[in-house]
Amino acid sequence: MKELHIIGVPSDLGQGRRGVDMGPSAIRYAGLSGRLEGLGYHVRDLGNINVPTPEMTKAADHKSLRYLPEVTKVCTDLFGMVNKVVKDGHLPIILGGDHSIAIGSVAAMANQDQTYGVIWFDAHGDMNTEETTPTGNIHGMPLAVSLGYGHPDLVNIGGFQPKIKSGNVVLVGIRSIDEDEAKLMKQAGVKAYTMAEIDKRGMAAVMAEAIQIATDGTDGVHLSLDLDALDPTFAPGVGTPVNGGVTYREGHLAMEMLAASGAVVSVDVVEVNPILDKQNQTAVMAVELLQSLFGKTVM
Ligand code: B3U
Ligand code: MN
Ligand code: MN
Repeated sequence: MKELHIIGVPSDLGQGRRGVDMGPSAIRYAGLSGRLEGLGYHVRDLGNINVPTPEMTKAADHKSLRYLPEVTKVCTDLFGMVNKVVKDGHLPIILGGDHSIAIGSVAAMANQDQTYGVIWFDAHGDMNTEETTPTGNIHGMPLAVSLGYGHPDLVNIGGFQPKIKSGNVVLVGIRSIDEDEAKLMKQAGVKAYTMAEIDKRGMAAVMAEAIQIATDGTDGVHLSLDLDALDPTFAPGVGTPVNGGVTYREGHLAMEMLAASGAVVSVDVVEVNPILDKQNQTAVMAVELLQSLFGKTVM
C-alpha cells in the first residue's frame, strides 16, 4: 500500500478573508493522521510550506490578481514538494489554504510520466481569469490556470502548459458561477455537474459519470476537494459559503464511490476556515470525508 504524505499550505493569499491559513492546523487537530492510520495506512506528515502572511506583503497592488508574486512562489514551492512525494511513490494529501494552491498540486501531478484526470468538488467554477474575475482573488482561478488560461506566471509554473486536458476534467457541486466565467467554462469544454443535476439524477449517477470521464484513458484521478461544495449546514467554516450544496450523505457517497474506483492518486483539501466554525466542525467534516475516500466502510 502507498504511504500517505501530508503537506500543509497555510495560505490565505488567494482570497479576501482571513482564516483559511489555519486550515492545515484545524484539519490536523481534527485527527487526520490518526484516522488514516486507523484504516491501515502509513501516514507521514511533512509539515507546512512556508507562506508569507498578507501583512508581510505589499497587498493588493495588482487589482485583478491579488498577491500574484506570493501565490506564484507558494505554488512553485508546492509543485516541487508534491512532485518529489509522487516520484518517491507516495500519495500526497495537500491541506489548504485557499484553492489557489491547487495550481501547484495539479502542476505536480501533470509533471509525472502518467496522465491524470481531475475531479473538482466545488460550489464555484474556479474558472475566472484576470479579465473575468469580479474580486481579483486567485482562488477563483485555479482550474482555468490548470487548463492554460490566465496569467503566464501562474500558467507556466513547472515550466509547461496546459497542465490538464478539459476532456478529463469534471466539476461537481457547482452553484455559483460568474457570467464571464461561464463563457470560459463552455469555451474550454469542461464538464460541470451543477447542484440541479445532482438533485435531478442523484449523486450516484453523477459520480459514476464523473469517475468515467476522469479515468477515461488516464492513469488515475487527482481530487481537488473544496469544502464549500458541501452545504453550509455541514461545512459552515469556509471562505465563501453558498447555500444549496452537497449534503453530508451525498458527500460521503461521492467519496465512497471514489474509494471503490481505486483511481485517486492525490488529493487537495481546501478552503477550511476554522474561525467561522463551531468546534472545528468543518475540519472534522473534511477528515470524515477523507476517511471515506480512503476506504472506511460500515462493515
Ligand atoms: N467566483 C468568485 C467567488 C469565488 C470563487 N471561488 C471562491 N469564491 N471560493 C471569484 O472571486 O472568482
Ligand atoms: Mn474552489
Ligand atoms: Mn469554492
